[in-house]
Amino acid sequence: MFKKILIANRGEIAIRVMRTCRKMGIKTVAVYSEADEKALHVQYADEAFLLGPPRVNESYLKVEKIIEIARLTGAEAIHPGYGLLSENANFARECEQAGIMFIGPSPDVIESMGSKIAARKTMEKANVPIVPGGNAPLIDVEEAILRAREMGFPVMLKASSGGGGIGMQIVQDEEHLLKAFASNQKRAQDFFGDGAMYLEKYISNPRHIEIQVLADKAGNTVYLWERECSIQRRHQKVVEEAPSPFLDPKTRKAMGEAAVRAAKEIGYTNAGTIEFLVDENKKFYFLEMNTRLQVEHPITEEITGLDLVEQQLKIAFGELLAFKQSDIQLNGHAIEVRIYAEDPVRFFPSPGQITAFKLPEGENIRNETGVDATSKVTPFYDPMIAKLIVRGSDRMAAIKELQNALRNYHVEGIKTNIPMLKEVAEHEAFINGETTTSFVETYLMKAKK
Ligand code: MV4
Repeated sequence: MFKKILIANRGEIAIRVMRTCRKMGIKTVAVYSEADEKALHVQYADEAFLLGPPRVNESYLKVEKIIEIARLTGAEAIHPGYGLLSENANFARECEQAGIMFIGPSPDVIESMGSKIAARKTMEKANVPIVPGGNAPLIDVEEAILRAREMGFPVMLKASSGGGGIGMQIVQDEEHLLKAFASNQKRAQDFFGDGAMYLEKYISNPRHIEIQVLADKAGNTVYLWERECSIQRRHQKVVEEAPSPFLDPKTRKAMGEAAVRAAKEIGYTNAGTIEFLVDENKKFYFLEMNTRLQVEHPITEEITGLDLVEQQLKIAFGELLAFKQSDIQLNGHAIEVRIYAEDPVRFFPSPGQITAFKLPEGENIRNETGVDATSKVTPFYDPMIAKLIVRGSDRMAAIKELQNALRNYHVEGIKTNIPMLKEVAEHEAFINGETTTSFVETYLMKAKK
């Protein structure tokens, strides 16, 4: 196994990765910005090196500097966490060229999933269902109107380089499409340097259900069930759970097998996630593939008993998966909520000095945090400061744990979204499993409008 690795990230995920390294006897190298000099991930690591000023462009995204530190310290591999450089094919390529193992899939595979149009074509070839729609960039607005007429309104206009809700518009009619086409194209061009767009049939009131996969370098590929992440606010996930309260065993198996076909088709290695939209009739459609470890990976760990970071490290080192599909367990139910430093009413980031930080404890509670009672939350990074993960023998037991844990979660000095999380956890619709992408809008925003 690797003797030393560098973690090119910060906050809770850097600490999460280092915890597994410690368990496996791997030394850790942290990197940090001037704003993170006192951060927990710096204290937790065996060694830590300053990258530069607070802004990510001058610190956590400095490819050459990070690789230089890895070389200097003798780190054999780099774990990118999520966000930052985790899906940057160029970074993965630079690592490769420097003789340092990038803990993730190959650069070409990362790149291949960056274009949504190309990904749709690939998935079609692998017999993975995609949302009905186009598989080539729209030439002009006239073509868009023709295609939309064939498909029937409403349609979804999407940027090929988009993702996570950026560069995407629901279009109700031809008149609206005329306007949306040019503005969406400009936005996509400005944002991604690529104005290519395509149309999809609009799926109403869908669920977002994603499948975790693991693939070793010999091509052995397994699925670790699903995570339901439908409860989101402005494309920011709020609550995630595994298994999904919506899926039946047959759909679960069909989605898992489709995800494995998708991964095999592109020669995927390491841990990855295939996102699907699932409609009201339980029909599922490929949406995007995330070529990284995800924020919500812990709920998969809780129901399978696997350590996904350990699996990533073993796969990157060249080990074969030690289990096959039929060995993978699905035990109990797990729920994760994301704790954000934000104003609970206006949903603005709320940076500041934390003055008290008391976490709930219990045998069914897991905390992943990047801060403590002395930390300062700065405005430079993602405002997610911690994750609360609970488990239970079934969904209701997990919900009870969640309700109790949230009551025992105390953060002072900054504002957090804990009041909103409590509202979700106590809400009848959530308890009934009505977890669709319109949950927040339908049940939580009404009273505040
Ligand atoms: C859709 C859709 C309905 N129909 N595509 C949002 C994020 C991006 N990855 C894709 N998204 C959607 N694509 C079609 N054809 C609805 C959404 C969507 C959504 C998807 C997942 C989770 C939350 C969402 C919230 C609003 C819209």
